[in-house]
Amino acid sequence: QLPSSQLRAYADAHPKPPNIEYQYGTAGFRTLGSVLDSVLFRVGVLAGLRSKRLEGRTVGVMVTASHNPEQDNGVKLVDPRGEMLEASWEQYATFLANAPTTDAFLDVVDAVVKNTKIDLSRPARVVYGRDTRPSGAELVSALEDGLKAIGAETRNAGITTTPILHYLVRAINTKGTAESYGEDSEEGYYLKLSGAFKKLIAGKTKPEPIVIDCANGVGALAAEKISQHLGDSLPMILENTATTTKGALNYQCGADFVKTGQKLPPSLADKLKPGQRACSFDGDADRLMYYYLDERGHFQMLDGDKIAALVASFIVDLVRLAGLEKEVKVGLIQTAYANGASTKYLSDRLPVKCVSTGVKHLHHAAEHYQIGVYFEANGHGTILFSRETLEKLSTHEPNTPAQSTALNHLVNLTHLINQTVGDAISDMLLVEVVLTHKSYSGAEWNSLYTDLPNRLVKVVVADRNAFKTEDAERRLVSPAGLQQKIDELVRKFEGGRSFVRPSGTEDVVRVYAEAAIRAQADELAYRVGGLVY
Ligand code: 16G
Ligand code: ZN
Repeated sequence: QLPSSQLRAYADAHPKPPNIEYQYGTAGFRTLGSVLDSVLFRVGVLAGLRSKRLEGRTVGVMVTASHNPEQDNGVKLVDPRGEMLEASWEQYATFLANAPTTDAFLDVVDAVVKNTKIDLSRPARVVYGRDTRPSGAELVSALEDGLKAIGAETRNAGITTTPILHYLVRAINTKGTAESYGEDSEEGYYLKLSGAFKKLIAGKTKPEPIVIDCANGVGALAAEKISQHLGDSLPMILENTATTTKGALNYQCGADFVKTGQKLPPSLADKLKPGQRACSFDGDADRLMYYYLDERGHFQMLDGDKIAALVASFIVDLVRLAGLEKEVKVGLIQTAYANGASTKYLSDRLPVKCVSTGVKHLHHAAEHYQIGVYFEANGHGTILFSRETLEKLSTHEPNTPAQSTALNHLVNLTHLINQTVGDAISDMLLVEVVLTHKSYSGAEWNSLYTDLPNRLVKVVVADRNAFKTEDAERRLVSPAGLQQKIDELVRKFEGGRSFVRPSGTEDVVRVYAEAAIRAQADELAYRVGGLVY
C-alpha cells in the first residue's frame, strides 16, 4: 500500500507551476532551475518506485544541466548498472512531472505502480548527487522530500561529476560480487582510475603537463583530486576552476563552447604554448574536447571523432597483438554528426555503425560488440567490454611475452575506462595513455585524418515536430518532398553531405553540412537552412 497521506502532505509542499510542460528527453529534465522544484520532488518519488520495481537495487539521481548556462538545471535517473534510465520509464517521468495537481499526481503514481507491477513492500534505495550550480542545493532538498515521501533509504554523494555518480551506482550494486566495479566511494573511483593509469604508462616517458579547462564546474574539484592521486605520473595545469564565482560556469569556456565555436576559450589565450596539449571538460565532466595551437598559433581541435579514431585504433591493435582478434570483435558507433573523414578513416580499421543522436542509442548499439567503442563528435563517449570479453581477458593464456603485455594493457584499460557513461576524466586519461604509448604529439594525432570542413546551424521553425527522420537521422521522411530538395542541392557540392533533424534539447531544427572546402560547407548549410525555414 502507498503511504498516500504522507505522499499527499509532501506533494502539497511542492506544487507544479501552471502553464509549464516538462519533458524527460535525451538529457532527462532540463530547463530553468527556478521552475524545477516540483519536478525534483516527483523525480524523488519516481526514483523510489524504480528501485522498488528492481527489488531494492540502488538507482541514481543526478542533478545537473551539464553544459547549459548557469541558471539552468536538470535531473536524470541512473539505472542499477550505472546506465541511463530504461527508455520505457521516460514516459512515466514525463507524466508524473506534468500532473497539474496533487490529486492528479497521486493518480499517476498509482497508475505507474499498477502498470509496472511494483511490489510496494520492497525497499527503495537511491544515491544522488549534484553539480556546482547555485540552484542545486534547493533542488536537492526537494528531491530529498520526494525520497522521504516514498520511504527510500538514501545516500547523498554530494557535489560530484555525472560520471562519478554513475560509477557509484554500479559500484554499490556490484559490491561483494564477482563483478565488483570498485570501492563504492568517490575515493574508490580515484584509486581505480589512477591505479590503472600508472600501470599503463609504467616504463614509458612521462607525459608533458596537460592544461585542463574545467569549465568552472565540478570537474575542477574532481580533476584536483585525481591529480593528487596521479602525482607526477600526469602533471596537470588546471584552469577555469572558479566553481563558486557567480555566472562563471560554462561561460566562454568548457567543451561545448570549444566544439560549437571551434575556438579556444579566451581565458586560455595567453596560457597555451604552441604544441602544448590542452582539453576542456563540460559543466558536469562527461564530455571532453582536446586541442592545441599549431606552430603558427592556429587553433586545432581534436573532437570526439578524433578521440574515437585514436582510441579505437589502439584497442584494435592491442586485441590483435594479444592474439585475440578472432574471438574479440571491436566495433565503433557514431552518429550522423561524425565527420565524414573520421568515418572513412575508421571504416578501414573496424566495423562502424551509425545510430540516432543521444547517448542511450550509442550505448545500446555498443553493447552488441565484444568491445564497443562509441563517441559523439561533441566529446561524449566511452568503451564497453562485454561480460564474456572481461572473462576472456582474465583467463586467456598468452603464448608470447608480446601477447602477455598486450593482454595486460587491455585488462588495465578495462579498469581505466568508466564503462557506465562518457567521462571526461577517464577519457582524458585514456587519451593520455595512447599518446604516451605512441609518442604522439597533438599534431601527430591530428594528422591521422583531416576533418572535412563542416557547419552546424540552428533554424527556428513553427513546429519542429513536423520534422521526422529515418536512417539514423540522416534522411527526412517529412515534411514531404523536402529530402529530395536537399539531395538535389547536396549533389552540386563536391564532397557534400547534409542532413536535417529536430533537436531533442532545444526548440529548433539543426542543419549539418560538410563539403570539401570551407566556403562550400558554409554555403551548403545556409542553403539547406533556407529550404527548412
Ligand atoms: C544530449 C545528449 C547528447 C546529444 C545531445 C543532442 C545524453 C546524455 N546527452 O545532450 O548525447 O548529443 O543531447 O542534443 O544523452 P540535440 O538533440 O539538441 O541536438
Ligand atoms: Zn555533460
